[in-house]
Amino acid sequence: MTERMKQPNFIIIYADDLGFGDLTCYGASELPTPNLDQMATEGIRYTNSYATAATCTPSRYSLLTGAYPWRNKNAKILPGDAPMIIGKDERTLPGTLRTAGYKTAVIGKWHIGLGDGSIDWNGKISPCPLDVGFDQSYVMAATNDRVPCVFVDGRKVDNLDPNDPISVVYGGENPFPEVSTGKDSPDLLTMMHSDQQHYDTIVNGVGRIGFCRGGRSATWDDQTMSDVFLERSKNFISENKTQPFFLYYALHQPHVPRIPSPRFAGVTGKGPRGDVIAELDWCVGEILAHLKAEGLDEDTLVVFSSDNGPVLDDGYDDDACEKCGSHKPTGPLRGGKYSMFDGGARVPMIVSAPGRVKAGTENSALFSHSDFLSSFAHLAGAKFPIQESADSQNMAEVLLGIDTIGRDNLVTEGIGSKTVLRQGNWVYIPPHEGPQLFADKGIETGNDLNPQLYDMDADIGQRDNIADKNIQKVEELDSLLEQIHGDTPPEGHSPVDVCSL
Ligand code: NG6
Ligand code: CA
Repeated sequence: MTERMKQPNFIIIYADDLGFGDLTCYGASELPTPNLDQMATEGIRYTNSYATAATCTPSRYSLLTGAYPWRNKNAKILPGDAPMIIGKDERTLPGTLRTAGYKTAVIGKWHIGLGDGSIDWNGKISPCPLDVGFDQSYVMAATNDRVPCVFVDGRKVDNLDPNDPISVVYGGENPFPEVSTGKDSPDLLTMMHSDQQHYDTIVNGVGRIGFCRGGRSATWDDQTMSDVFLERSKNFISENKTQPFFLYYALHQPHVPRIPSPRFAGVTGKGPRGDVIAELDWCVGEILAHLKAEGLDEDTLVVFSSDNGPVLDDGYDDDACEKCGSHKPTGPLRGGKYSMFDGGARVPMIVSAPGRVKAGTENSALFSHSDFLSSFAHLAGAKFPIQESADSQNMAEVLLGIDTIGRDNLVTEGIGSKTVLRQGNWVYIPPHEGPQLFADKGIETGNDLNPQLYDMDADIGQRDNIADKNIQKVEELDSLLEQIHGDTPPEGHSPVDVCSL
């Protein structure tokens, strides 16, 4: 058993679409990330940490509930007006920690849905993060390329003028003749041009997905978004020094549209994608320095990771492909965001816990982001169900660097809930119909009518499908995946016994 720490504070800093190869400490040679490199030098750098999905909503759903996303049919990339997909009675990471005396906050990107299906952006928003375990919430509803482009503070849109109410509509033709769209007025796309999926309402010179009008005083400024989330995060930390806290600091970088603060524009020579990664890296440094200044660094376990793998062209003309040069956002991995290959869900993960973990170590344990719930609950001494087959496993010893093996297996998914099994050094991708390439993004999907089996120790780039030579292994992994699919959902989704750790 892990030696119980005094209840540590927890911070998860979660990047949006950052790849396994995007940081210098993960092999990038052209994109300086000094703060994350320093964090790795003082902490633990993981090489087999997986988000549960290659896209955002399902991945974040698992982070917060500990359940695999394909168990919930609504856990798919959500529009900005989608209802919340976590039930009020569902077990959550913040809710579990709150029962153990923690103050909890989410600041940044939400993308798990808000409201009950008929959301009133001008009234009280319910349910919202405050209903699933967070004491404080300051979020963008979905993504920075989706309307509404406002921050939701608790249950209310921040800074909203009641005389300028917000309306939001997804799909169809523009219902608001008074607002400009990228489709009809491309000359008004003054910040950057975009494709036909990102040319609805223009906000701040950028075409977005979805139509909206009103809420002018509440509209965010893309260039200061990073500072807004950072300041709020620092304040939450300072205000909660006297009892344990959990902060889910959900960065919006490097998701599209990539618009850094002017302080970072042009600093990397890699275009906006490089610059927002530099900005993200700086934010991490600011949080770590703030913890130190507050005397909290040794009481706080900070995890940095990403919700899914990287993409260069995700719909905006921001030169990401042209300026990338020889930088490889996925590092040695195949695929990328949306993909069933490892580039989709295998992500950087760094843990800082000064004085509690051996500095500068690398850990190759198999870890799933669904494990934060069970692991943090254990470290906090929270009540948590013991259930062998639960999707969330207690990997506290992995997070402390004591265990370098981790899980026996884990499941990830590409877009469309297409599941993949990793067991030990094996990755098994079942047969799937569909294109082998997202041509506009240059990302291999993993679709193949034949089963695929890769030995990740020998072939990290998944170039050599050895399914034909290992028919028995394929059968074994296929039935294991089927069995996991058939497992009883974890606690919070169906009744199980609860015990105190
Ligand atoms: C896709 C968007 C993409 C991005 C993604 C969500 C299109 C063609 N593309 O549907 O731009 O917003 O959704 O990204 O609409 S995620 O990181 O939040 O999953
Ligand atoms: Ca994402």
